[in-house]
Amino acid sequence: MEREEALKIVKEQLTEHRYQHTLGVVETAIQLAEKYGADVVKAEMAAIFHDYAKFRSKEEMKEIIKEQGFPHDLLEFNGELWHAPVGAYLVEKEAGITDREILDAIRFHTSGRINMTLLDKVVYLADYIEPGRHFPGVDEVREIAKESLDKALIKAIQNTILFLMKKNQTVYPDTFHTYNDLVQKLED
Ligand code: DGI
Ligand code: FE
Ligand code: FE
Repeated sequence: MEREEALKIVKEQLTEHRYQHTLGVVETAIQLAEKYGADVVKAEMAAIFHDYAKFRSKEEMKEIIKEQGFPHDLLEFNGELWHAPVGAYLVEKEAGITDREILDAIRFHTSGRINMTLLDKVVYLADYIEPGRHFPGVDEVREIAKESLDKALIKAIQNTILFLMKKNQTVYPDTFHTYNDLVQKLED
């Protein structure tokens, strides 16, 4: 699928604000893919579609998670996590994207996973540092991203965990698993 067609499909699913965020993620994902040697075309496609399901109702997302046998523990945690696996499912079903690597990068763009691929990392980090993001600590992660994809990712996940904990929110176990996995591999 061409970039323009993909953007048109996604635009219809999103608010203008979320579409502008998506364009920022696309631009950043391309830059990171070029810098760190990921597949630029797949990075672009995954970035375009990463928040495809962001505005689906909680009811629809819940149903899909149950029916498709996605990890049911997701339902016990923050609903913000759901649009990632549901997005991967709907992007395949509705937009006809079949590439596993692209679908996985979408699936794991919020929680991460153990053994993240280069493409997963590029999309995760691009989502965090795209130019439209303005939360505390994002500039530090942008700086680290110039030197190390893994170190930037670790800092981004640390910030997210701390942010959730400060608000007395739960943290999905896969977020911790992703963090631990990246730190352990960095030490090797
Ligand atoms: O969809 P975006 O806003 O672009 O970004 P995202 O897909 O990374 O969603 C992040 C949101 O999910 C953020 O507001 C924090 C929230 N969230 C809730 N619980 C968790 C979580 N994020 C992670 N990584 N882990 C959690 O356990
Ligand atoms: Fe998202
Ligand atoms: Fe996003």
